[in-house]
Amino acid sequence: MNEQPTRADKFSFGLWTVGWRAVDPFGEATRPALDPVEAVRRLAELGAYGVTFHDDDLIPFGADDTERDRQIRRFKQALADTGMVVPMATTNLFTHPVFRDGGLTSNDRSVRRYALRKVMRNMDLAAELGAETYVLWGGREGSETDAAKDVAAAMDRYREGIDTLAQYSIDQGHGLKLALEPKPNEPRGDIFLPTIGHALAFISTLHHHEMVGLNPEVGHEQMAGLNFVHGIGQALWQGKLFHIDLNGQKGPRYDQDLIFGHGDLLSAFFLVDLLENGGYEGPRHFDYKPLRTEDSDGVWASAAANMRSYLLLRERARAFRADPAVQDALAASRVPELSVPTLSPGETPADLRADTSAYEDFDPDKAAERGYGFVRLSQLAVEHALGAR
Ligand SMILES: [Mn+2]
Repeated sequence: MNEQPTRADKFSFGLWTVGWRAVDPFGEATRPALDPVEAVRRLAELGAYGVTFHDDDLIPFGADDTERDRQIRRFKQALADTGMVVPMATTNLFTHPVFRDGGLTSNDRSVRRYALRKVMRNMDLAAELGAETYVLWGGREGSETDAAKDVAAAMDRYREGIDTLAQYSIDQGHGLKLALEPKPNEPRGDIFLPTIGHALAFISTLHHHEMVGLNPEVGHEQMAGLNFVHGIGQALWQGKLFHIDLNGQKGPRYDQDLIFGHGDLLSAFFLVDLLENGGYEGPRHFDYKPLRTEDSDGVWASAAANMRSYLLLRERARAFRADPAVQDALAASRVPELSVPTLSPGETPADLRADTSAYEDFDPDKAAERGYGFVRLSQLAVEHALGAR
């Protein structure tokens, strides 16, 4: 495949991804700091259309107003020079020790008020830069011991925080939608809103539930042993896939943030198939970490690899959908039949109860005889993913 990434592909990267200096719990940095302006230029050259950031990625925590203005001015110039956009921004409520017990759900009320102000300040900048989505990842919202948290109170404060920020977006005319990012653990022992399902249920309780959706990350659901494609399928079905974090993960373990496709490749194939055909039109955003082993050449190779993995999988997914053998297998497996409502138009529960063909004359033993042919279908998918068809 010779296809190169273009702006139309809507690939975006966090400044914290290519800018990760590879500090881990056991080792110091293996790479020098990366200037955000350099990140914008290099990502644009590689074919990305957008860049995203936490407030502290762009403006060092504690910088005075003069330094803050200088950094913002340089960043805006880089965007103007390259044509790169900022589709999303987010807040760092996890690095500074003040957030050791979380931001929006810290037991300390003064920390919660400070956290809200920190988010609001960066929402102003996000709106100024044209962002449409504001992500909230509550990495420190949680606990290590169940003695430490009144969970119902924590949910009350989480809801209060998100509703306050939604109201702020409305009051300021920012037009920002909020997207919650679930994760089961790390850095906290247990994080609140650990999965797509928990977050969807939480959103339904919000005053401004219509402007709050999800930013699910591949690795985060897979850390919990869950099927990411099913999670995304449900988020799309509920109109809540506002943004997405693409990366790779090898099952339940620490958060690996591998290059997209370098974890569960078959799941990545079905994910791309779903994103391309399921009505998602937002950014294809990579939230990964270049391997700690790599120097700066390896960083840019890894950024390019994310986009190439996506394009290759998109090509493979298109070939899968276009293959007459696949269409035949889908029909044989009765996949399209699932879209036919179980009741007929206008049919009532009483009508169903009166339909003897549905029960009294139905032969379950006979219906049980026929297989579904999913092996053939699954193998066709594997062969397309491998480029064998
Ligand atoms: Mn991650």
